[in-house]
Amino acid sequence: MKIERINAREIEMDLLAPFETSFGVMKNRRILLLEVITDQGIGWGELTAPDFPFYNSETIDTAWLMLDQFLVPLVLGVEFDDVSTLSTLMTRVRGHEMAKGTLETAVWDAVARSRGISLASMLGGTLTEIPCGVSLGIHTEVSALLDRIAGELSAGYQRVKLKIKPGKDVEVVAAVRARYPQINLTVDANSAYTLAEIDLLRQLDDFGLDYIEQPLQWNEIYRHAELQRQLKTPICLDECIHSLRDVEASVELEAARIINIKLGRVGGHAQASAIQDYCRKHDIPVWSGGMLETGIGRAHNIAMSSLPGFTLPGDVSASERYWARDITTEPIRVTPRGTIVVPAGPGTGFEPDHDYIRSLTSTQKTWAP
Ligand code: OSB
Ligand code: MG
Repeated sequence: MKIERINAREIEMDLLAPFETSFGVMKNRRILLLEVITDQGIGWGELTAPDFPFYNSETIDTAWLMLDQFLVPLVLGVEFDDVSTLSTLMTRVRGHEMAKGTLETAVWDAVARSRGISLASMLGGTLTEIPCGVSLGIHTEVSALLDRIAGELSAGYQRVKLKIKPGKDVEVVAAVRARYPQINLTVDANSAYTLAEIDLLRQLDDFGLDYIEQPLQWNEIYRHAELQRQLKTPICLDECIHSLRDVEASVELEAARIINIKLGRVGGHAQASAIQDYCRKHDIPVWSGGMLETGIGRAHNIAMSSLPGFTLPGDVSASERYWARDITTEPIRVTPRGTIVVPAGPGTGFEPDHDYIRSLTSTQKTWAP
C-alpha cells in the first residue's frame, strides 16, 4: 500500500479549565491534525506533543519540522506491505515518536475504514467497553479538589489520579484519602522528585495508592528500580517509556510494576500493541495515558485500550471534561458505569467535524509527491 497525500492542519482550542502539573499550567492546546490519504482510503491522526518541551522533548513545532523535512519524505508515495510495518520506514529518524505516531495512527484508521471494520478489532482488541479514570490537575485549594472529585465519582469514573509536586503532595493526598477511604486513588508526579526525597516519597506509601506514576526524572529508569525496592506501592512509568525496549529494561530491572502506554509517546499503534503484549506475558498491567487530546486522539486511545493487556482504568475520559465543543461530530461519552463503549463502526468509529475543524484552522499544509 502507499500514502498518496497528507493534509496537515493546525488548530487551537481552549481548555475548559487550566490544567496544572508539576511542569506547568496548560490553558489551551495548539493541535496538529493529519489527514492521510492512502490508496486504501482516508484516516486521521492527532499529534499529542504540547507546545512546550517540559513533558518530553517534543513540541508541536518540532513535529511540524520533522514531518516536513524528514518523516513525510520517508513515507510519501513509498510502497509498504502492511500498516504494521509503516513505522519501520521511519526508524532512521531517531526519537520524535509523537511526530511519527501521528502519521502511523492516521494510516491505521485509513486501513480499518477501507476494510469497513473497527480499528479496535483490526488491532486485535477484545474489550467492548473500557474502564475510565480521571486525571486531576494540581489545585490551589484542597476543598476545590475534593468538590471536583465528588463530581467525577458521581459521573461514574473508576479511578482518580492526582497530580502532585513538591509542596503539593503528602497533605493533599492525606486529605483526599481521609475523605474517600475506598476509591482507587493514584498520584502522578511528572518527574518532579529525586531519590534524595526518598523520605517524602515513602510517606506516600501509607495511602493505599494503586500506584505512583513517574516520581523520578523523565529519562531515569535505573533509579526508579532503586526507589521501587524501597516502596510497597507499585511504580508506574510514563515519561520514561518510548519503546518496547524501555519497557523491557524497566520490567527486567524491576523499575516499574505498571506501565502507562501513551500512543504518541511510543510512536503509534504497532509499538503500543507490542508493549501491551509483552506486559501481558509478564503480568504487568497497562493502561492508556492521555495528553488532553481532542476526540480524534481520544478515539485512537479508545481503540488501543480495547487490547486485552489494558486491565486498569485509563486517562480516557469524556470530551466534555476538557472541551466546550469537541472536533468529532459525536463527542466521546462515558457511561454511568465509568466506561466507554468501544465503537463498532469503521476505523476509530468517530468522524472529524470537517466544518468545525476548518473554522479553527490557523495553518495548513499539503504534502503530495
Ligand atoms: O502525565 O499523564 C500525564 C496531561 C499532559 C501531560 C502529561 C500528562 C497529562 C495527563 C492528562 O495526566 C490525562 C488526560 O488526557 O486526561
Ligand atoms: Mg503521567
